[in-house]
This record gives sequence, C-alpha cells and structure tokens, in this order.
Amino acid sequence: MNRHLAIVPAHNEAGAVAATIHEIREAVPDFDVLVIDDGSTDETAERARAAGARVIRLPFNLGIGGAVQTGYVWAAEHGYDVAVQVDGDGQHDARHLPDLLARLRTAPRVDMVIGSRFLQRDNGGDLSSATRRAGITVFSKLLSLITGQPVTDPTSGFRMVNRTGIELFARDYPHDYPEVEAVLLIHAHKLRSCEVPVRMRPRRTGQSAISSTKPIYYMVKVLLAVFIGLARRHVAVEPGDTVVQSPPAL
Ligand SMILES: Nc1nc2c(ncn2[C@@H]2O[C@H](COP(=O)(O)OP(=O)(O)OP(=O)(O)O)[C@@H](O)[C@H]2O)c(=O)[nH]1
Ligand SMILES: [Mg+2]
Repeated sequence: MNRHLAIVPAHNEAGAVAATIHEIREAVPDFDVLVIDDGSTDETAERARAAGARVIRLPFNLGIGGAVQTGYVWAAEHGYDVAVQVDGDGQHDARHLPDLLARLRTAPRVDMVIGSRFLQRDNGGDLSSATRRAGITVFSKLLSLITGQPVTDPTSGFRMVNRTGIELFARDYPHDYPEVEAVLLIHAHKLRSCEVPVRMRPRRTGQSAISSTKPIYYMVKVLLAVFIGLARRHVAVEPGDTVVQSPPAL
C-alpha cells in the first residue's frame, strides 16, 4: 500500500469522476485514490470503481465536510502519511500535486499546503460570481488577520496535509462549507499552513453546491463559525496521537 492518499469527495459527479481519477493516477502514481461517494443518485460510485479507485459509499448525503472527514478517518486508520483533497468535479488540476507535495516536504514545519488560484496571474480566469468573489475577499482578509500570514484563497478545497493534519482532521472537521474554518482549525492547534499557486478549471459537468443565493448564507454562517471558533478551546495534536481507536478484534 502507498503512504499517500488522494481523497476525492463526489456527489453526483458521474460525468467527471473517472477523468479526475485518471488524472490523479497519471500525475502521482504513488498515491492511492479514495472516492467518497456522498449519497449520489447517479453512477458516480460505479464509474469511480471502474476507473480504479477505492470507493466508500455514504448511505445518504452528508455534505462536503462529512464526506471529506470520512476520507481523513480512513487515512488515519490506514496509516497514511500524506493526504490531499481533490474535488471530483474536475476543477482541481492534478498536475499540481507534485508541487503541493514538494512544498509539504521542504517547507519548514508546514502541516497543510493549499493550492491558491490567486497567486499567479494566469489562473485560467476568474470563475466565480461577484458575490462569491466578495466572500472570498472578506475571508481572505479575515484569515490573514487572524493567522498573521497571507491567505489568498480561503475557500480552495485543493489542499494537502501531513500525518499531523490527517490526525487533526480525522478528529475534528467542519461540516458545511468547511474550507475557511479548516484553516483556522490548523492555526488554532499551532500547526502551520502555506499556499502554492495553482490553476483551477470550471466544473466539467454536474451541479455546484453553491447556488446563486447561497454565497450570502455561506458568508453569514462561516463568519459566525469563525468567531465561535476563536472562542473554542483546542486540544493540541501531537504527532503520533491516536485519533481513531482500532475496533476490537472479533
Ligand atoms: N454539491 C455537493 N458537492 C459535494 C457534496 N458532498 C461532496 N461533494 C463534492 O465536493 C466537491 C466540491 O463541491 P462543489 O459543489 O464543486 O463546490 P465548489 O467547487 O466550491 O463549487 P463550484 O466552483 O461551483 O464547483 C465536488 O467534488 C462535489 O462532488 C454535497 O453534499 N454537495
Ligand atoms: Mg467544484
């Protein structure tokens, strides 16, 4: 078994999931690919299996946070050293995975590397609506202020963590719209994150989780969660902590 895992959350992504898996395998052949089929009603799971991925099918739709955390629990239980989230809709270009891994390995004491579409000028164009862009600007300023370092792409779900990050996220991961809160969680535990430039593409097929009115709900919900998160007590995660108890032998 490889020591590196790609976690691919997918909800009704039958049109894009196979190409996403092939791209990951081509870019980083030494990563295992785990698709979390989040209660899809289409052929996402069948197509992912046919493309060679391992698939966990959730019994009903848990939402992106629950889907991704399922991947982290799997990674923690199976002893992976590195895990990366890659959206099943084809937006994350897997050719950047070696860059993320190189940064995780070489940057001093970095536990999470985030792919940012705003660090390079040629980022494939801005794919977001005006309301979404406004939200990204607000969260970028807020997270930069709280963490004391630039966070240019707070809603990017293209992120890679080391073993300490896997153990933290297996234990605690935000539920809906998790990306902003997950950056804060890392910093609240005195872990570190950094960004590398990536290109992102428009989703190939399927439906976005964020409809036209949702960005406003997202902003209010995540802002509240950020302020509540600041007041929460966080237990330090040390490398080697047991996060997930093994089930007793039968
Ligand atoms: N829509 C949706 N996506 C989910 C869910 N659970 C897992 N996902 C997957 O999570 C990934 C990210 O969701 P998206 O809807 O693409 O969110 P996004 O990338 O911020 O939004 P877009 O830029 O509009 O694509 C996709 O691969 C989805 O298939 C869910 O409950 N709803
Ligand atoms: Mg997407």
